[in-house]
Amino acid sequence: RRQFPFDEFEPKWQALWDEKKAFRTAGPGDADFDASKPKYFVLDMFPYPSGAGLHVGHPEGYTATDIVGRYKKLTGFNVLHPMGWDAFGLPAEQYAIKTGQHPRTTTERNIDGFRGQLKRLGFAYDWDREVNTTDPGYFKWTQWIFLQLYHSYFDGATQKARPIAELEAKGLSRDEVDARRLAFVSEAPVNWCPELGTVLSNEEVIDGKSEVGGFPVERRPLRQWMLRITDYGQRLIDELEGLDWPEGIKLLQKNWIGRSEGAEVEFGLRNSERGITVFTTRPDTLFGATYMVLAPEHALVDVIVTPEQKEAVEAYRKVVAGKSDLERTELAKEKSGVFTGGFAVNPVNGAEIPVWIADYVLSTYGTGAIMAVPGHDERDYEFALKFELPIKQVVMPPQHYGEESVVEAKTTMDQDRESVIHKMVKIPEAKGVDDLVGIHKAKAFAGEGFAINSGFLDGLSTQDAKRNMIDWLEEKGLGKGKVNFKLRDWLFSRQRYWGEPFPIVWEDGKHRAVPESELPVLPPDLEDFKPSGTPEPPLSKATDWVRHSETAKRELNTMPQWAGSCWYYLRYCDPNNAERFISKEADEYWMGSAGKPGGVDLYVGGTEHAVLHLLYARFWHKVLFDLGHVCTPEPFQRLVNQGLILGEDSQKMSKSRGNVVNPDDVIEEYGADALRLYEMFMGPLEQVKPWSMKGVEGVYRFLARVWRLVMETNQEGVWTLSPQLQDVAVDKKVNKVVHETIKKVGDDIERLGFNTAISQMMVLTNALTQVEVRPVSAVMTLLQVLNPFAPHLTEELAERIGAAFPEYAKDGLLAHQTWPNFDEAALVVDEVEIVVQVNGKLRGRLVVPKDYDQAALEREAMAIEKVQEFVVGLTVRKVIVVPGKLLNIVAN
Ligand code: ANZ
Repeated sequence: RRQFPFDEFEPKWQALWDEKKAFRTAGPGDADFDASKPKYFVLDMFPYPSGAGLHVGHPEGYTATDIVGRYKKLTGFNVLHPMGWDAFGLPAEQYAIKTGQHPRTTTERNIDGFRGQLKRLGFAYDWDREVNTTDPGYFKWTQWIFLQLYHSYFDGATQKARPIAELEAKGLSRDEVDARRLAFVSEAPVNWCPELGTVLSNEEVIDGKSEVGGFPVERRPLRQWMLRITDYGQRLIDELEGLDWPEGIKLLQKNWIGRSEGAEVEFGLRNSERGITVFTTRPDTLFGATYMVLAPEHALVDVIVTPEQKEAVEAYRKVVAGKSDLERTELAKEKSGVFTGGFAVNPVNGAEIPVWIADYVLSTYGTGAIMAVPGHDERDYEFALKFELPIKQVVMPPQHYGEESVVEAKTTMDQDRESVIHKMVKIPEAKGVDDLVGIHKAKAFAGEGFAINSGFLDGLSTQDAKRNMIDWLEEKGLGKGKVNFKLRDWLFSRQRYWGEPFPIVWEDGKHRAVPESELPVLPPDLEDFKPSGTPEPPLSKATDWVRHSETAKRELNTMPQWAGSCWYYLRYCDPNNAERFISKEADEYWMGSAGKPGGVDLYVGGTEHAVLHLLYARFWHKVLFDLGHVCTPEPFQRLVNQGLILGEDSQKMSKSRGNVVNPDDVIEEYGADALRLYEMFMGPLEQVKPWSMKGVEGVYRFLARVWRLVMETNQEGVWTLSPQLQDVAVDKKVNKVVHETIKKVGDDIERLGFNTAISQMMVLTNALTQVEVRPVSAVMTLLQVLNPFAPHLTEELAERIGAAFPEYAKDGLLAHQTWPNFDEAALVVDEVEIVVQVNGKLRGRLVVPKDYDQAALEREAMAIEKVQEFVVGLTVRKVIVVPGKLLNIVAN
């Protein structure tokens, strides 16, 4: 039997909230908007409405934000706390294919399922602001934002996006302009996933497998739409600085962006006008370059390969084509490569050095070519040993600097690995040779030290030598300082049906934007939307749709999953605006800063989005900011990652392990309030924590105790108001706990310490359970502070109390009141410690209010176990009280 009738009152309140639009939020433009109030924008990572429905991870973050949102509303903020659906993309389409239905059908059904589940959890969303990325009224603006990227370029001097029209006005050619667009077309080797029938971005490929489904991914050159996120690399790093984000997430983004500072150097080619440009982080080692390596895909390979080497080069290129970047660059792997037959000329000393191809040089990083310095780069070193290429030492470790003899070490190669190393360091009068042998046996010396064997650099520290070399290169026109990013441009097109069509048409081999008046570009209705398994997109089957005019054809690719989630938070601010993606007023109010950096005030979600959604959204936001469409440079001011909820067995929940907890089952058995409260009581929000049904029962019993503070069952088993609940003054002791609770729960919510807030409410509940008469006002305060956590139970009890005690009846919901005032003075209760003696010997202590009456004091003293022990069998003759100090029982 249920300990309290949650199954009756939870649906009742949910229906009422829905009907009354209880959590509608008025914003700029609404008649009832109160602009004098401060704003609080609290955001959840909106879900993909998958077929599986909600899992227990969803209510974790969603309850946390719900509590914060409800609390902020009680403390006088206009709170924006919306919900919506990230419904385009691979997971939705894969599900539709699997179940043999159209993705629109499955998506709509899944959304209805999710919405129903979220409503059964009692979240205070403004459902009038619900967004759905697959809704034409929404993706019209996704397409519009794409066009802003298409019509812009990045101006390096100001580090800002600017209208492309400026370049056109400067007289740049069509091709030059196209090459500068933030949304551009490129033919490059991309990640092609045959199983999913689409290309994927680098962020969507993990260890050579697709993030969705875990299918193999191969490299393949294809013509694709790209977004120039690399231009924003520096700002995406720098502007992390002011954000209140977990340091770990900031670091993940920084590493993913991977800024590296160095130089581009031009090498000449023997018997050729052309040259090879390399990127190096160690221009100070240029004198140590003893060979070069091109990525096998490098365009120059065909130019320099000699007839004798052609066959071997071609064969090697074939082998490499199937490998992922990860496989190619793994440090531990056996080095492979082929000599091209060509020679390059080192610009610093005119030395002719052989040009090789090898898979450890990637075509996608830097210039796709390196100068190899085997003395100081580990991979070059391994390669040089294997292929018997010369190793030259040009950096001396600091601890050896000054040992002239070692500087002159001979570094030619020999068949035998050992003897090479021996020769390299065998200088009769050398000091510290043993150390050097050690270093070379282990690996190349990749650290910093002092330049040796390097002409004009000799004697300079690595830092100075780098600077010197760059100056020299720039002066001679042979190179320049250069910063590179690991970040790749964002591959933005997919060969799938279930995504936003591009607002682009092609004519005479050139692309152009469709006029804004044609937005949204709706996808065609396709019966057969399955990917073909070839790079030919399914949209090509919609022949009528494809024909935009006599001469123009539509772009056939669709946008990736991430497009819609790049800006959804903005749409919540102004969801029904047909004129703009967000009004200036709504942006300035909800995203505005009022002196602070601005953006969403609190964003809660999982860590899995560290380099995907969170990076992409920051990029789009910055472009919109640069172009003057939004007023803040960053979208999310404070980010918090909820910890993963594990199964009871402390393993990750998964169908195959059979340890998945279904939130619907928990609601069925214990109610939504118990589920909410449990997920907040499990431990700190950000911690990984295992599920425990015992724990659920624990909070369920706590809620039942709160219920029984107010209610009891009569003989017919009907719930009636408890006679112990009375309109009496709150005594000082209880009052102290009441005010401690107001303070602690408020403070804890601010710092997202929900579990300790709940503990404090348990303390207050215990205090109220122990007193014989429960003051209505204290119980009402408990209900008010518990309301953000357990909204159904508290509204129900407040309503019942209001009916019996009209002076405590609330005007409207508890959720619409103000947070109770906390009274500092109530925390100071004048208490004294009384020493209790029996016949002059210490037998106990009592802490009581200063003005405690003597009879009560005597009663409590006699109740002390130790005291009873010593008076048993004796007759109490006298009780002496020294007020505020001592009580002595005289007995014999
Ligand atoms: C010469 C050199 C000497 C290098 C030395 C390192 C140490 P980051 O940016 O930190 O990853 N490199 C450049 N382009 C490459 C490519 N496409 N594929 C594989 N490797 C590439 O490191 C940049 C360094 O990685 C560059 O500096 C280059 O090797 C290599 F003592 O140039 B270095």
